[in-house]
Amino acid sequence: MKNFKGKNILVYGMGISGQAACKLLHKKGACVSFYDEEDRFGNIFCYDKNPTATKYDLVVVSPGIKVLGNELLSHFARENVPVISELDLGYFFCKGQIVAITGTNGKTTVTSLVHRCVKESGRQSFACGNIGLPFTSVCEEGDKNTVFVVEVSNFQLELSSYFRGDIACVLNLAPDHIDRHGSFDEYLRVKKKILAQKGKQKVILNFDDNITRMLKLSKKTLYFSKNMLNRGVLVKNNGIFINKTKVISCNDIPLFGSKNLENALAATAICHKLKIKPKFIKAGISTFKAPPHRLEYLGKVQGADVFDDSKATNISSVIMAVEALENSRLVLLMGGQNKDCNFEEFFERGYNFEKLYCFGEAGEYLYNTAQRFGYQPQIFKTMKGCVSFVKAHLEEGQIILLSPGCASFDEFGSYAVRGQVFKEMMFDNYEKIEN
Ligand code: UMA
Repeated sequence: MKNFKGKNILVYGMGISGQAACKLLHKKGACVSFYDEEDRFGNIFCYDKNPTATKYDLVVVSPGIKVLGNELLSHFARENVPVISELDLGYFFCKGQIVAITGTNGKTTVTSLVHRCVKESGRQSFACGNIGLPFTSVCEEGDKNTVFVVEVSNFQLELSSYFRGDIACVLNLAPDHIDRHGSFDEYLRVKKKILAQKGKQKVILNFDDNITRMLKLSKKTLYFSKNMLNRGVLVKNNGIFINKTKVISCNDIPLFGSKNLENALAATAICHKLKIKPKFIKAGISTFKAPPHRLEYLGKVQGADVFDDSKATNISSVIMAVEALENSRLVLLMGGQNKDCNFEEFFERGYNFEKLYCFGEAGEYLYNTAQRFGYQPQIFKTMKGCVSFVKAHLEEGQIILLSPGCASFDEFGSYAVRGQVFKEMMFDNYEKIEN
């Protein structure tokens, strides 16, 4: 499916992926129209207000379009119109080597780490996909030696049928986005689509995660683990090893917590499969700067240490943050828009908090659930209200952690804006942004 010349194609969703897909299709000679629920794209391409009235040859769908209960997609299915994802479209035109990285947590960090190591080795690299640069905007760049490190979300995989990585890595799997997929089983089914059922693909899996460990399809699967394995990428004598070769000392990894050690292991395993020499992997990891809002240490305010983990939008990432900081003076701020996650499994773990604050749309649910497990939380309508209160009641020695466990959309446009507002409110020296 590479010849789009003269084909009548609809792009569904006109965010950054939709716009990149439109441009690529236009370049390939297709007759491109788009549909978006919001009529705000002026005269870019042809806006089709009523796409059921036209006979399309193909529909390319953006990741944010929910499939479950979508009448327009049901219409295309009834009419036998082929539907592909934006990743599929990029895949048709990509000549380079594709690394596909998915998992519930850590995708962006691992994508950035691999991208950095590849660049250290002198090869051209693009960090793209869910990380924020649409695959279709760069897929034609470079040559067969170019590496495309693609962060792949389950949203992107849901309607993908062709996209596949030469190397595929699944970092970990835990409940998330249940509101989109309806069940954890369906979420897992979608995530597993990253693993090709046929042909050559190098697969990398986390041995320490009960679900990813079982995904092994061939003997050639490379595992990484924080514990000693006989073979693979592992931690031994406080260092990361590829089998018996030491790559880097754990002291030289400039990232915080055990979750990030897993991320460094995954990146090492991927780079090993890309045949990147250990000295470049070491150089890439040791000079890495963590992306913001991921258990980011912001500094001290009135003697309290402050961490921004706004990217934590599911339970497993909150668990990782709480376990990484393990301290009896932990003050946890959580809330926002729940993605239908069941927080009983978080509170029943019995972590010790000096204070627990709940806020936002999910505030009442979190408050009630926490109380049932013996906590005495406080509730706030908004995160901003919560942070004002926390700032006014800080005590020396406390650890303040924003790890919401929920999406940000009830109060902010994204987790990044939420994290930035938290920084600005806690500190006076952060650059202000428009919100
Ligand atoms: N729209 C509709 N109908 C709908 C939903 C959306 O018409 O039912 C329209 C909106 O009006 C809007 C457009 O679709 O104009 C938005 O498209 P989109 O939601 O696919 O967003 P993009 O701007 O194309 O960004 C997408 C990813 N967004 C989502 O998956 C929601 C970005 O991931 C990704 O960086 C980008 O493609 C480039 O590949 C963001 C994300 O939140 C960061 N990802 C989720 C996550 O990380 O948890 C999965």
